[in-house]
Amino acid sequence: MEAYSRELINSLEEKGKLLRRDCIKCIGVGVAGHVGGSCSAADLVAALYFYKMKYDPKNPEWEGRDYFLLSKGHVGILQYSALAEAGFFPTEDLLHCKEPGFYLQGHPHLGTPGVEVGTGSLGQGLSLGLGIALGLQMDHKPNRVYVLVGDGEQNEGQIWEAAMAAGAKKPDNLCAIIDNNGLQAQGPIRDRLDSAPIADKWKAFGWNVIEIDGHNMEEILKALDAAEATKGKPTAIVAHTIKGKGISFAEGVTGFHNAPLSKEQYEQALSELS
Ligand SMILES: Cc1ncc(C[n+]2csc(CCOP(=O)(O)OP(=O)(O)O)c2C)c(N)n1
Repeated sequence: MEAYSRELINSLEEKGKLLRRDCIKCIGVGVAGHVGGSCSAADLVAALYFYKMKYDPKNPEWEGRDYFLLSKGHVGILQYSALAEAGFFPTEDLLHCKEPGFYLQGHPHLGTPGVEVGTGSLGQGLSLGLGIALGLQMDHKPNRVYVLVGDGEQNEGQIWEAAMAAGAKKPDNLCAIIDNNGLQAQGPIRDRLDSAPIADKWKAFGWNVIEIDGHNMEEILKALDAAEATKGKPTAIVAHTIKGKGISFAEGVTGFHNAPLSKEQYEQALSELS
């Protein structure tokens, strides 16, 4: 018997596509936006917000909530899309993303409903997540903490400081998800500052490590459930993904890390994701 129903998997796959479409709408035409890293992580974020995490969109500070931290804060549009689709704020607001003075800016900041920490300066989210996880443990709370980290972001020293501290303190309510799309802002990570072998490094720091195809919904759900069932150490899910996933002209193309879309590209992207 399959662990997850086909209906559940299908509906979450649809959510992943919906989040990608929302991201494209956030970006619009002629203004640069993070197409690539949003689309690579969309299935992971869909599984978190629409399968795994506990939250109350009407009461974002509900004390029973799980925490999501977008350490790769440059894809704020992806978190906004998930929050809007989950009911934290109107989906129409996504169309005003990055307008001067509007509450949805390029990087998540405190004050936006559902955003736990400000991020955008790479490397910081895991330390923040570790602090929250340890605090929850000290208070004997069951809440879990999920931190989405980029693979290029592994170049930041602070990631390894947090990884080492978590390996030593062993908060099993902490789950890092590494979006291993192989590209950073200016090219393949292996040609810039190679972070491989990522899984072996996290294992060496004392984490429970699970490697998955980050676009296979069943594997994502299994990994998230296995992370929750793992006691005595934090879990790192190394998710192998494709930058720009779902948009043929952007898949695996460095140029769509942070790119403006022409009107034709905008329409093609929405149609391919429909
Ligand atoms: C401290 C810091 N240095 C540089 C940047 C600029 N920057 C934004 S995204 C990015 C590449 C990140 O690569 P990765 O983590 O692989 O992100 P993804 O490919 O998943 O979008 C860089 C260098 C930044 N935001 N913060």
